[in-house]
Amino acid sequence: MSFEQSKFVWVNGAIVPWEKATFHVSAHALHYGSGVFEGIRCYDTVNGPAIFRLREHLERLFASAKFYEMKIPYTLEQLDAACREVVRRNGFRACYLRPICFYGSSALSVHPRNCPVESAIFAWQWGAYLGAKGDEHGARICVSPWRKFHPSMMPTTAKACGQYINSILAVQDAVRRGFDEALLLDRDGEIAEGSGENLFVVKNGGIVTNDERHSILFGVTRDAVIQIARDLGVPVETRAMTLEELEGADEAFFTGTAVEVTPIEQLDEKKIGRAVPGPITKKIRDVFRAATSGRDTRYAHWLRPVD
Ligand code: PPE
Repeated sequence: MSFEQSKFVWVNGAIVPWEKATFHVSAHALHYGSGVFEGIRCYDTVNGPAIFRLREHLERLFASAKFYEMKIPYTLEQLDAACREVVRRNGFRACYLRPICFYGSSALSVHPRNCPVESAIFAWQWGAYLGAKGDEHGARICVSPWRKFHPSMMPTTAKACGQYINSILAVQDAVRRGFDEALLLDRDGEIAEGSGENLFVVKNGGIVTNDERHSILFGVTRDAVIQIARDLGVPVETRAMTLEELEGADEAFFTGTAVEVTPIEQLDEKKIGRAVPGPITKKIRDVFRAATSGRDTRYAHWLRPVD
């Protein structure tokens, strides 16, 4: 991934050149992580560039802000228009969009009172998240020694900047040990999620995933995959998942905006299932790709045209 092709950024209501999109070192969010953000993909569809489930992402942005008493000074419709403008002005057909709202510079103490809410949206071209290899052969993941924070500590359903410190520790440990990604357990030792992905297990032709009782962020991709599975007639169960269950799974895969649907090849030293991607993962991934490319018109309502 690289920012090289990104020329314009939306900052507090106006488009500015990339190099002008700067904030002061005294910004509250830099010190305490007091921001909320989204990660959204724009796809080059058969009908031109379109942003995948833009409304759902922006709704989650507002929901995340609410937890931190942050009043975003724009409406959802304004941010929707701004996201589309960023794609247009950069001339991208496909890209990854990053809206962020954070407490800016005024005074530094833990309570962000009086700090202005700054808003920005930028975009860049971002290919396969876990590398092209992860995309074709599956990701190699390990169980993290770091547990995912419990909802009594931080709202796991909020996508807030500082909350990612937990994920950073986990993925640094995983990469240091030669893996692609970390799997975090929840406080009780059941599966939570990846550092930036939700997890699905496939067993006996059905799929299983967990929910907010297991400290996850409610992924927009997770929701899309659940709907696709139901449309395919694949049974879906939502409940706790254990490590033993993952180890004995027929298949497993991650979902997320960045990873899309990525099969998991290996957990610690053990291979998962037989083929990667397994047949159910492949079937779901194929429909997901048909949906995001606009070829499967059943999911046309998930695509917000840029123009
Ligand atoms: N859990 C976490 C912790 C998470 O960060 C993501 C997205 C998901 C689940 C899946 O959510 P969704 O994208 O709505 O399906 N992670 C984003 C950040 C990746 C990054 O490196 O930054 C993403 O996939 O865009």
